[in-house]
Amino acid sequence: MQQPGFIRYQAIQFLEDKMFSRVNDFHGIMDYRRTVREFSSRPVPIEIIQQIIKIAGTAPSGANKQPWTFCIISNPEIKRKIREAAEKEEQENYNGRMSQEWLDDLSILGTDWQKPFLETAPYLIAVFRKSYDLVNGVKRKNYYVQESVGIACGFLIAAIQYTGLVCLTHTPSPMNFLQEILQRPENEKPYLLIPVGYPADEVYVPAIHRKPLDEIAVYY
Ligand code: IYR
Repeated sequence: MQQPGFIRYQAIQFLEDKMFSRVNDFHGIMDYRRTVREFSSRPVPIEIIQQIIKIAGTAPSGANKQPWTFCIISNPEIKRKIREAAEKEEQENYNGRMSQEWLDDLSILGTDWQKPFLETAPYLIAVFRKSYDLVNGVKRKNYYVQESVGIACGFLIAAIQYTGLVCLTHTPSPMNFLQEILQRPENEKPYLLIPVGYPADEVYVPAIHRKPLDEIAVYY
C-alpha cells in the first residue's frame, strides 16, 4: 500500500542466464582492477569525471544525508601544492612515523615518500566526509559518516574501473592540509585522495593475489 512520501519501486529483473552473464562480466571487470601509481598526463574529459562522481553519489548513506563532497582538482598549481604537502608528511611517515612491521608490509607494494602521481594524473579527486551539515549556520547531525563515505568511494572506484580509467586510493597521513589548500568548511574532513586518469604507457603492478572465495566467505 502506498504511504505518503513513498513512490512505487520495481526492481530491475533478469532471467537467471542473464544474471549469470552479467555477474560474471562484472566480476571480470572488477577483478582486472589494479591500483596504479604511474599515470599518463593524457587529458580525460571532465564530463567523464562528473559522471563517475554522480555514480559515487548514488551510494546509500545514513538517513540519506549523503555526507560527502568530491573536490575535482585539475589546476596544476593546486596539484603541486597538494604534492608538496603530501610528500612532506610521507617523508616523515617513511622515516620514523611508521613501524618496521608496517614498512615491511608495504615493501611488496614498492611505495615510498615520493608522490609524483599527484601532479601527473589529470585529476585528483579529494573526498571529504561531512561529520555534520551546516544548514544556515545550524549544525545538523549526520549518521554513519565513515561507512557512508567508504561505500561512496567503493562506488567511485568501481565506476572508474568500469569506465576504463585507473586510480589510486591514496591516504597521505595526516591529511588536514587538504582542508586548508582546498579551503573546505570546518564540517568537512578529508577522507581519501584519489588520482584518476589513464595509466602511463608501460605500467607494472605488484604480483599480488586476491583471496579466494573460500577464504572470504562463510556459509550458515
Ligand atoms: N600513506 C602512505 C603509506 C601507505 C600505507 C598503506 I596501509 C598502503 O597500502 C600504501 C601506502 C603512502 O601513500 O605511501
